[in-house]
Amino acid sequence: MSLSRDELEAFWMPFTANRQFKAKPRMLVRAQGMHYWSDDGRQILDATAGLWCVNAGHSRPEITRAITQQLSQMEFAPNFQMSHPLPFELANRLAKLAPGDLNHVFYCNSGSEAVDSALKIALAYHRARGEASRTRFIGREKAYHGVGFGGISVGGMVNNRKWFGALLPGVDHLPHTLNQEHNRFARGEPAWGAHLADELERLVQLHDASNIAAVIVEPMSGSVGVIPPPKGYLKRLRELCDKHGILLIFDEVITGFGRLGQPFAAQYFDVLPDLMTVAKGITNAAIPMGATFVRDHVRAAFDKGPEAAIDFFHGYTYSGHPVACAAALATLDIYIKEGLLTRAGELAAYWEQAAHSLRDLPHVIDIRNLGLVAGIELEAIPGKVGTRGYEVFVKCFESGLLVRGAGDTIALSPPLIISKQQIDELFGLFADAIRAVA
Ligand code: PXG
Repeated sequence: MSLSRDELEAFWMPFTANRQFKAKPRMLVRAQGMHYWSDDGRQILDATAGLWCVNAGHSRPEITRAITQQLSQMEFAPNFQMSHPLPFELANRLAKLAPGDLNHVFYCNSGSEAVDSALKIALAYHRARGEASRTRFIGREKAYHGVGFGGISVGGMVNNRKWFGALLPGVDHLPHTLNQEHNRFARGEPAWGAHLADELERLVQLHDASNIAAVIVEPMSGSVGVIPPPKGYLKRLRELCDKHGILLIFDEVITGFGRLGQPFAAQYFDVLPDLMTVAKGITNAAIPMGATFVRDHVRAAFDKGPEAAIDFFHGYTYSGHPVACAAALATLDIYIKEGLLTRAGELAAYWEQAAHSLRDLPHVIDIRNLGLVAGIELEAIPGKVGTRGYEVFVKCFESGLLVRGAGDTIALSPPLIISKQQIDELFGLFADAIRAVA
């Protein structure tokens, strides 16, 4: 099946250079395990887990069966003043997996919605406790929290913000933690930079704690090109939030479900946030789903009104969709049975070694890694930021490897089922592509 240029017009593709793509499309038509197949019949090793989401590998029959069964039994049921058993069963399973008392789950359909939900929960929580002046959010430079107005407001990627007007009012940002002067080619969490969390203290001095609702961060930044947090940074942020009564939100849309070698990054870093957002890996990406985890003390603040009053004026038609719940339950079964939520930890040292072996290749100016994630930063061509990264991405695709470009940084985050042999193959293909483009 080959589409004409005209037939490619109607689909306005997201986050894509549409004219460039449509002049020379790259089409995937089949997927299995660690691989995609392109429309010209080539097998492509997936070094991206789709978009950081297919953690258990592609087209898992157990998930397909669960989805098919649920579709034929009951395709939809409302969850507003009604429900069905699956979201309860799933929430109990998720709460057991999550750290500490993150025992309550609010469902949605995507990471962007999970972030919006978390921000709204934070505002409503403070208001319910009589601290309605706590309305400010603190995000961080270079952060990605999806594309809702809440997410782009607390996010810190200029292209995702500059087109869209004034955004949410009352948002401030911590400095990002990428520092190549101190941390270039650091392995895992860099040693330098924990003190950057103290910038929160400065923002508290500026705005006063009584006006700040929450701080939101990705425990490890992914989309911007992989930035592991400096050692001790997240603990420091937690301490400062506690000191000032500010809620701490971890956006675990990428790190959730095993990416760093623990079920969640909160466990990996041993830092408990008050709210935690997930999506992507929750259903192995077979069906859209997102969720916001909430700790006991936050949830309890919503139970103060009359029993007949709706406790939180928020929700989506598809919150707790039966087919998504069925997919998530089958996905959790696979994660547990195959030990995938800790497998990245077993592979991390091998992965790190393989990633840093690229250090002397042409134009490689930094390599960052954590768990089963690596970011390889290439020197930008003067005046043409992003071009070299794009060329390496295309070269990889042509030679049978799917990677994800973020400007001139290439992010690698394969399905957690990858073998050591496939890690070697991945970095072999990747090194060839870097040499070919040099
Ligand atoms: N938070 C984080 C930390 C994310 O990484 C979202 C929220 C939004 O999720 P949804 O489901 O609304 O897309 C994300 C999404 C990339 C890439 O290339 C990353 C994401 C999405 C698409 C591409 O790194 N992350």
